[in-house]
Amino acid sequence: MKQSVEDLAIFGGSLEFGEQLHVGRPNLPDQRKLFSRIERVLESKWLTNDGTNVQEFEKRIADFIGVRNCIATCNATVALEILARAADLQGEVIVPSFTFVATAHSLQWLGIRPVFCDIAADTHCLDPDRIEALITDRTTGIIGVHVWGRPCKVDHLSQIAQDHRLKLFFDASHAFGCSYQDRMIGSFGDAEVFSFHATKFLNTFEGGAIVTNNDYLADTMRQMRSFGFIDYDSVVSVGTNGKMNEVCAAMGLSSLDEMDDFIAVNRTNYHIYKRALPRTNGFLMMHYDEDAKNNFQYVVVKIEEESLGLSRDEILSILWKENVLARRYFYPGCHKMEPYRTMYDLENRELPITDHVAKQVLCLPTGTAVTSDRVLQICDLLTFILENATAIRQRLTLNEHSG
Ligand code: T4K
Repeated sequence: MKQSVEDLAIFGGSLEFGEQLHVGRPNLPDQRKLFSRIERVLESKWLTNDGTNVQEFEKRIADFIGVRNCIATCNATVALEILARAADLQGEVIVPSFTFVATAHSLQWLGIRPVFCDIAADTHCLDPDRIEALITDRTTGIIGVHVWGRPCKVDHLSQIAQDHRLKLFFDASHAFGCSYQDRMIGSFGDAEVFSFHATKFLNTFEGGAIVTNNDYLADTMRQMRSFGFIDYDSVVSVGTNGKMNEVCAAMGLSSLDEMDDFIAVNRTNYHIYKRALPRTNGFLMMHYDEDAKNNFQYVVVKIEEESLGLSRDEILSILWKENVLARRYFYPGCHKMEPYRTMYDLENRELPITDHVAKQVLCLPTGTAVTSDRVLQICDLLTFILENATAIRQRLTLNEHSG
């Protein structure tokens, strides 16, 4: 534990942690069970193209979410592209700027303009009150993102979509295992998309899935996932190769078996953070609604430089030097990022809440690779940093001037 500011690694002190603590270290299932599944894949010599593991994975996801259709894919970005094409999205689609850039890319890749909307300060998700001003005669849809696994204001968004005859989809990449008003996320809008990337709460190495109760849309997406084929010789649409392979599905099945354990670890870590993080003006932890189901995959704090005397980025640099590899997702917001900033002349586009939140948010390490003791140590380190904020700022300024 640090005794003085000079003990911080950024000023030459020794590292607080011998090993790197990541945001997004994969949650891994029992290796023996996974390997035996993979062995069976190899013995069957059926490696991809709608194999039995993919089919079982899709069925288990659809049952778990409570929807009729699940289409597993190679990742969520391609899933979003397939969904946008199958649903015939065109022209402009309203999306939050505060999201992983893949949400926007999936549209732009198809020549659809992502129109960036601001977020609500309380949810970090699309602000329904700001959507209608962005609707034009070119608008065909809205894609909400359940950021951090915390749900969008689904009812309000559904009402707007209905009033303006727009399609409504959700990028639920963060939200597998989360619920909203007693229904699992995945069952809202016209369809929702999950990511099963290595860094997600449940992973298939790389992977994604589209879930929907729209059977027609599901059939179209199944074809598109496999080049547009409907049988051995007939192609009926412009398709792509968005298939999930059998090894990825085996990883998904093994991970589903242990999903409750992953959630339990994340929940424990979340509660330790909640209890032990500093309670200081200007340092705020985002909370989950514990009456709902959550995967607790993201531990998110908001850092206000004006109150603390240290900026989010200064705290981030200090943590990284100590081997706490916290992340500032989603900085700076898609509208301030290339290619969109230049392509749509967004340099002066003000999205005040997005701009504000993107400068304040920090994600802290959690997941099955981070023990309770480590979480406590991270909390102690943050407490030390905030208690010594003035001295640290002075020392940082001194370093800047001398070096
Ligand atoms: N929509 C939203 C809202 C999303 O958040 C995402 C993905 C998507 C759509 C698209 O989903 P996919 O097409 O990927 O299925 C990561 C992920 O690459 C990305 O999937 C994710 N969102 C995004 C929020 O985070 P980075 O830039 O943080 O990845 P990286 O490589 O820096 O990894 C993060 C940390 O995890 C590192 O500290 C190391 C650790 N890590 C990572 C990998 C890949 C491991 O320990 N093991 C690993 O295998 O983007």
